[in-house]
Amino acid sequence: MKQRLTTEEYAAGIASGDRVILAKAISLAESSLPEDQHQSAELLAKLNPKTGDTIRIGITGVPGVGKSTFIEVFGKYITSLHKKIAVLTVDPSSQLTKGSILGDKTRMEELSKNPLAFIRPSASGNTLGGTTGRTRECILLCEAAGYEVIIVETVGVGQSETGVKNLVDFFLLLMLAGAGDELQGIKKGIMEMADAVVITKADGDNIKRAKAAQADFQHALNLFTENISGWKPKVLTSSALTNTGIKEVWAAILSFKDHAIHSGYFDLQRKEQRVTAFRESFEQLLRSELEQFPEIQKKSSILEKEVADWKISAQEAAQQLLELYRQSIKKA
Ligand SMILES: Nc1nc2c(ncn2[C@@H]2O[C@H](COP(=O)(O)OP(=O)(O)OP(=O)(O)O)[C@@H](O)[C@H]2O)c(=O)[nH]1
Ligand SMILES: [Mg+2]
Repeated sequence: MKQRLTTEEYAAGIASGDRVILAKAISLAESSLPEDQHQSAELLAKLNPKTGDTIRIGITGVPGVGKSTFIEVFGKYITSLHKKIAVLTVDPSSQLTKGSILGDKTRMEELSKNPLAFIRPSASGNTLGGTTGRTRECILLCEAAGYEVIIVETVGVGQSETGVKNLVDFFLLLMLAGAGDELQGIKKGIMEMADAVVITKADGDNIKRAKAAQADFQHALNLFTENISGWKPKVLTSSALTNTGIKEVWAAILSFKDHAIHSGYFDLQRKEQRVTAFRESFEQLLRSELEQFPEIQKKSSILEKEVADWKISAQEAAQQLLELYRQSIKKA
């Protein structure tokens, strides 16, 4: 059996920016084994004071909009400013398709070789709990390793955006120009969450359409009531192919951060996110606690069937299961 690193070894490795140890710590956080979860919590407690002075950016958009290509070019720009960038991908499909959407073609070959960049496709489908699995823990680990710009990429098909919005400071929506249907299957709710919209592939014949789409989206966004941060979402255009509009996206993010820090919104949002993290972690712990009792798992399946067949009400079944749990801990 391979030797386990101690929590101190993990912490020291991460503090020194060791990518191999960072990757191992992320695997530890993603593991559902109780002893791994325990050590991961211990490690995060140790690293806690080192995390936070960063910008967390969520990037979403329909498959093919150009997320990975954009992130590659954006990431190269960030590293040219001598800043460290980490890219985490959340793949809501991984449970069904074993991660085929993001897993095998990250399109970030060059960026992944850059010593200032760290890229990690996340196996969110394997973990218990919410749609974002352990992404929050991964963000904190990357920040502790000195990454100041954190990107969380998700496929814009609606399942994981709300989860990701809860993890980031800035939410960026990538859109295509002139694909007919104005919202392209992107739900209005996702538009409302965006702090900026970027029209991608604004190059060649597409430039004119991209500019027109920019005006349309800006108009559409202006119709929404102002977001509680007081920030007016920006609409920009970019091309990863010709490397245009990339600096402007970074400038918009910095301008948002400045605005949000001054208004107090930046802190407020992170405070709320920490409380959400606490609640979710506790629920995850409760769930794995229940899994320690096989009799509860067994009874739960029996009750599910009875509830389905309407032999017993849902509320009564829940009460019975709670009663069995109380008896089980008394015996244990
Ligand atoms: N002309 C042009 N093509 C682009 C640009 N960016 C991406 N593409 C092309 O668009 C296609 C999709 O790009 P990806 O970056 O893989 O898109 P994605 O959003 O990550 O897609 P999924 O990972 O499948 O969700 C690829 O064939 C790219 O070469 C751009 O700025 N201009
Ligand atoms: Mg991609």
